[in-house]
Amino acid sequence: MGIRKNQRDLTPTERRAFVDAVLALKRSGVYDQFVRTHNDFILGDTDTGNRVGHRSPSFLPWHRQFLLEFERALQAVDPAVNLPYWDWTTDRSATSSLWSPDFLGGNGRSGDGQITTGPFAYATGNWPLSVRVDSRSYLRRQFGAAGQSLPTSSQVATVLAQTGYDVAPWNSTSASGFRNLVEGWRGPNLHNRVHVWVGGTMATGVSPNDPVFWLHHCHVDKLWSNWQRARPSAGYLPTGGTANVVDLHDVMSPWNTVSPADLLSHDAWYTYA
Ligand code: CU1
Ligand code: CU1
Repeated sequence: MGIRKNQRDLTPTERRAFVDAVLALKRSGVYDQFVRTHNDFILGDTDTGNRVGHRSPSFLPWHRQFLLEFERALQAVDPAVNLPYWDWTTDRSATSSLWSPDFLGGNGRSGDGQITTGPFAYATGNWPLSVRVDSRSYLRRQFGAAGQSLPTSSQVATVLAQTGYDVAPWNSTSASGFRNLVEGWRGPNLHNRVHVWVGGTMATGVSPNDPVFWLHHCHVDKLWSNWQRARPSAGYLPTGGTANVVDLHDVMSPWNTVSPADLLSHDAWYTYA
């Protein structure tokens, strides 16, 4: 049973162990497989066609499984490592410990957005982007450059107050429901806008190239967990017979072994500190 902590609460040893395990997965090529899988789903998920990872009810269970697979890969390197989460309602500045040189490194430089500090800076040689959407092989960030701000705790409270899980048409136009509001296509926009705020590589389909992707999605997963705890009977929708989307008991690609029903509780694998 792992314990996923706020990144602020990691000890120096835990911070180093996380970074070292991430770098080991990069060297072995395992990391890039995760980036490729994510980009394939971003490209394939559409509002009017088949959708699995995004703009759909399975956004939350799909990413829960995606994070579990990544966490298991980290633990194969170092069994002591668990995913930490980034609470962007409290860690809102470029000087947060999240972005320090001993953890994820800081903002990109002006001009090309290239990250020049920390273990994922291009010049370290540790972190060339091999799965990418253009010719640039360096990790980029441009905090707030698109005019976006990070979500506030009152906006999170608005989304947590949704009583239903999701509503028809089960895509990015669903007008209410926890899933579409937390994903960010409607309402105050939680998840999508954090990708945009970090900017650079995080604003693309190959966003897992930036290790902050995992900490961001870990916080989204924690918000789902909080929402579930407050509404134990809300469950998952839709329950069956819906075209183009993953119903409660449908298996999810690319694993084809787990359904949303299998992922409603994370208690068998981890808890949140
Ligand atoms: Cu995603
Ligand atoms: Cu995301």
